[in-house]
Amino acid sequence: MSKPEILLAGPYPQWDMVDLEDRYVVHKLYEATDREAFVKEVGGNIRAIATRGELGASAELMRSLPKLEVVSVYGVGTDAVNLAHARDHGIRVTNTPDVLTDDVADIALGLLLATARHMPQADVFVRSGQWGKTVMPLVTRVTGKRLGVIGMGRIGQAIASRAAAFNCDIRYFSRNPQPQVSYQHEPDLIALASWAEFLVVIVPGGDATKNIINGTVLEALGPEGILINVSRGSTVDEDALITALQNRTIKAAGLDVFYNEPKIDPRFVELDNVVLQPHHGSGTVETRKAMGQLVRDNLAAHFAGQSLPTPVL
Ligand code: 8YV
Repeated sequence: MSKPEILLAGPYPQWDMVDLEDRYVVHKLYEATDREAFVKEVGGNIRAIATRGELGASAELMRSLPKLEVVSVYGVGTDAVNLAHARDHGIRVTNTPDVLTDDVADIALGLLLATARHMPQADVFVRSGQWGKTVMPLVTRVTGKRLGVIGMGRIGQAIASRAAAFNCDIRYFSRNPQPQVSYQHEPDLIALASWAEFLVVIVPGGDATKNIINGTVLEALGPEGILINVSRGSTVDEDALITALQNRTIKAAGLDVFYNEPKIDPRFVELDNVVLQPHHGSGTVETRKAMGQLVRDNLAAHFAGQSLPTPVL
């Protein structure tokens, strides 16, 4: 029997490629210089897209693949997949929940510590030989502070339990209170930002959360406040954030995600009160192996006519 043909939207690690290329004819969209022509040429027989969280699958791409049956996302976020189009056309969608929860929560706390404690600046201080010649400025404590979590899904809960170990006082904003958590629900985002010393954003991306962190929220967070974003760049109004950082109307930000990744707004790199990460929250060997396995398990189950391990649609 001939191998099913799949479209790979972005590169996967070598350990996934070995298995994918063994089972499928893999067409690498990201290697094409003219993507439209490439899709026209190979699209007719493609039955699956293997994509990544930030790349997703647009309606236009799905429309150009008449035999498309399934989109498998290497990531938990499906905001870049046009789910309405997939639903209307009976295209299944899968993602990789749970396996990345701890790593993303770890990076949220890591970014908070790095930002508050000036760890990148301290590293430069030592490497550049300033230690002993000048004095490292004093920084901001994390333990025991008021921490607002925006979004209390699986990753939000993992962030909160880590912050609880730092004796932080935790409240959260989400559309609906989560009955299984004991932290105080705050239905008013501005009230949460006014109360908090640190705000951590971990809501799903997409239209419903676009720019929820706007100038008013940042003003409420105030000049001693630190913002951490490990969700999607789209959740933060970047113009407002950059202005707030430039004018020090908030203290600092730790960012793993940006509006226009990987070509981020160049003003970010000019700022000394941000810590920047290349969307690497889930970027450990252990988690990426588990994510790749789940993508491959979903595809294998689909082509074997079995139920999907982690379906979104
Ligand atoms: C990944 C992500 O970095 O889970 C998500 O939604 O954005 C991240 O875990 C990404 O999918 C890998 O490309």
